[in-house]
Amino acid sequence: MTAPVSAAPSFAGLALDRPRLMAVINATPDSFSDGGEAFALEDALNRGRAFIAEGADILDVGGESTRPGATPVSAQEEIRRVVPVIEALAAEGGLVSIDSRRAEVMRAAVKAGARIINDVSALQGEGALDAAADLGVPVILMHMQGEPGTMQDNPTYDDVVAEVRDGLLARARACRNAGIAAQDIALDPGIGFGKTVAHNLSLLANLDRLTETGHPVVLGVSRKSYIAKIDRDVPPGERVAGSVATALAAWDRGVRIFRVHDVAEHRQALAVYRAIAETGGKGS
Ligand code: HH2
Repeated sequence: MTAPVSAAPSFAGLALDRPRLMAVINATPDSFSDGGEAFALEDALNRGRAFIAEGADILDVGGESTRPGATPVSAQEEIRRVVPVIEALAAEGGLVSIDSRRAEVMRAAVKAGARIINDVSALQGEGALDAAADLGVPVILMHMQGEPGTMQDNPTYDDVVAEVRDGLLARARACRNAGIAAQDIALDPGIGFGKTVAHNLSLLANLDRLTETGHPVVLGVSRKSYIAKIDRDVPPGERVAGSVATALAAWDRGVRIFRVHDVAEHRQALAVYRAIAETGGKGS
């Protein structure tokens, strides 16, 4: 058993007594949700600045799309895409996370100023766990069944909630054994990564099973396809309301860090939702 992490946590210096928004910045030409518009450095920087102005706490920079069918890129190409963006955003004071599965990219990104590692394969890539432990930065461990190219072919679980939680706790233990402090390990159920809509909904309805571990929980649901499967097959740009609705449900279940494309919408919805909850039901 992994010992519970102490209550009232913070992550990467951010107190988790309020929602924290991690804005997605794709330094890729082929990410499904934004069509690669942030590929050019100047666009990525403008996007990062706008996200900070809208209230983003973390800027999540990635150079490899994990969308099924995306073209694979070399580590050198990934580094070439992300390093200039990270250097510029970190120099402007942004708290940057690197979204990568590769040890060499993690090292280059942290050298460039990234202060969090976000890995959709939970540091299972060659050398990734050692790199993260050496670099001494907080990590986000995401659950994925299979590999990005084929993970949606036939995802299968006996008990998706238990298996995702146990899998993540096993990775958290591996991190602790490698020397990463418990409070520097956040968990993410990996919505859409080797999961059917039914699996995603079970995980979302039972997020408290993850938050009760005491680890900070990160959730990435923004514009994902389960929203379209529930509502009219709408394209990614029309999935903002479904993303926000999911964030509110997740807030109630203890999630505090949200990976989003639409910072202003999430900030406002969570602020209003919390203001109502904190006012209580009695009236004056
Ligand atoms: N989802 C994507 C990428 N990275 N990281 C975490 N921690 N959690 C997630 O749910 C998650 C993630 C989605 O993949 P991608 O194809 O890169 O789309 P985009 O970056 O536009 O969201």
